[in-house]
Amino acid sequence: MSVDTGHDRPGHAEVRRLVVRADEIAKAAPAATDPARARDRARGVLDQARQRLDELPVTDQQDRTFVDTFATQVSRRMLDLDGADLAATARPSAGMRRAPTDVSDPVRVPPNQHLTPGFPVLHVEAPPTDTAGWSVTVSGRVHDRLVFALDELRDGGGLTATSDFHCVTGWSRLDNDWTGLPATDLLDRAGVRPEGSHVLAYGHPAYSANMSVQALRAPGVLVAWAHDGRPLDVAHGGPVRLVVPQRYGWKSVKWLTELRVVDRDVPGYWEERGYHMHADPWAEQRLAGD
Ligand SMILES: Nc1nc2c(c(=O)[nH]1)N[C@H]1C(S)=C(S)[C@@H](COP(=O)(O)O)O[C@H]1N2
Ligand SMILES: [Mo]
Repeated sequence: MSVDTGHDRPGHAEVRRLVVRADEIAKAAPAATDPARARDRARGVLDQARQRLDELPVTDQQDRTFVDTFATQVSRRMLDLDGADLAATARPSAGMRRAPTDVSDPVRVPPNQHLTPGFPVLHVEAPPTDTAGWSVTVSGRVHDRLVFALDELRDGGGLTATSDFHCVTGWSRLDNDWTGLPATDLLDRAGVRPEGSHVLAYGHPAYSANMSVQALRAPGVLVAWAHDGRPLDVAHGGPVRLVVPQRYGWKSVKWLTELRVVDRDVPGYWEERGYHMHADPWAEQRLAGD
């Protein structure tokens, strides 16, 4: 990052200083006695930078550009720190098949992703404690609002599709066998109205992610209840989750409750917090503006 102190406005230098400080701590973290704690300290410094950014007066385009640029810089560093934490815990859990990590084919791995043999668990808030009576609703701009009980979804056995999973924090797990119902089938059963262009997928407890109807109709996009031949762990989104292999993992909504068809692109949970609306891992669409 360029440190252009010549034209600095009040407060800008402070933000720059905090970001540089966070970088210094993060860079030293791997060699620290307690790397995770060092990364926490770096997060603390980035939080301060965020707070300063929120307080900065925005009077013209130059201010706006500064705030936007540094907000993105801070988010990106937070992502890197989260990725580093997860890399340390990305071992296969008991009974889980090791995913391949020695793939030399660069076409398999999006830029700046590393392969993990395990399946890190990642979510905000807590998993549901009671999943009895779970259902998935298809609603919004559809001809028939439908509520699918879990047994109705699983009726017929669904299909199994193999796909790779790419988390925006930097890990990828290859060759996941997901079993479920193609999301496109659910949309067809409800009947998408002509104006229905996008979908908000909702998950427990107040999570959501947006995508186009077209993205949800892509091959391999499943409403899935099994992974690698076993019922989906609650940690990984059981009893039922969305799987969207063509997007970063945050679009693969766990504990799926609803697919809501809407008539424009509405940001979901992470998209409201600065993540990319589209989230194509091959184009590295991690944060807004990428
Ligand atoms: N309901 C819900 N779904 C979610 C999330 C969440 O916080 N809540 N996190 C997302 C993110 S960021 C990722 S990378 C994947 C992680 O799935 P995993 O825990 O099975 O690895 O779930 C996605 N789905
Ligand atoms: Mo993620």
